[in-house]
Amino acid sequence: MVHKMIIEYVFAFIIFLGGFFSSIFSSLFGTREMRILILGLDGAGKTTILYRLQVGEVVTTIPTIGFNVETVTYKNLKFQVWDLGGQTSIRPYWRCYYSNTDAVIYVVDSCDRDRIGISKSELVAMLEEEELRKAILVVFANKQDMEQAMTPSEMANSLGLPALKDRKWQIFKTSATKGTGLDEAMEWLVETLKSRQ
Ligand code: G3D
Ligand code: MG
Repeated sequence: MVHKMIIEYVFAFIIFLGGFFSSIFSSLFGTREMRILILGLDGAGKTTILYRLQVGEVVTTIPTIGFNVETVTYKNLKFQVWDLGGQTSIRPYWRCYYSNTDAVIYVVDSCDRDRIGISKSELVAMLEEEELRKAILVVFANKQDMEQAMTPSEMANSLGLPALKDRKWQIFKTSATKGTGLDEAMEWLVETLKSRQ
C-alpha cells in the first residue's frame, strides 16, 4: 500500500517535471512564429538543454554544406541548435538560419577556461550579424554542478557582456544534466519576449 503510494507520487513528480517547460512556453501564445537559436561551442551542453526543454521531438538535419542543425518546434516556437567554432568557411551559410531570430541562448561550459576566449570571439562575431541586431541574448553559464566552474560574473566579464551596446542580455547559472537553473532562465526569456511583442 505504502509502496504503491510512493510509486504514484514518483510518477506524478516525473509528469510534473515534464510539463513544466511546456507550461512556461504555452504562455507564449501568439500568431507570429518565434525563433530562438541555441548556440555555443561544441560540448557546452546545447543538445542536452534542447532535450531538457521537453517540448517536442528533436529533429536533426545536416544541410549539404555539412553542419548539424537540431530543431524543435513547439506551437509557434522554433528552437534551432548548432555548434559554433571550428570551420570558418561554412560561417556564411549560418545566415540562412539567422533571419527573424527573436532570441539567442548562448551556452558556455563554465569549466572550459581554455576556450572562453574563443567562445567570446564567436559570440561577438555572431552579434555583429544584422539579422540578430534585435535578438535578446540569454547566456547559460552551464555545468555549474562542477566544482571548478567559473562564477557567472567572471564569465560575463570574460565574454565581454558588460560592454555590449543596445542589447538586452542576462546570464544564468545552469546545469543541464541536473536540470537546475533552466526554468528560471527560460522564464526570464519568455517574459522578456512577451514584453517586446
Ligand atoms: P553540445 O550539444 O553543446 O555539443 P552536449 O553539448 O549537450 O552534447 O554536452 C556535452 C557533454 O557535456 C555531454 O557529456 C553532456 O552530458 C555534458 N553536459 C552537458 N551539460 C552539463 C552540465 O550541466 N553539467 C555537466 N557536468 N555535464 C554536462 P558526454 O559525456 O555525453 O560527452
Ligand atoms: Mg550538440
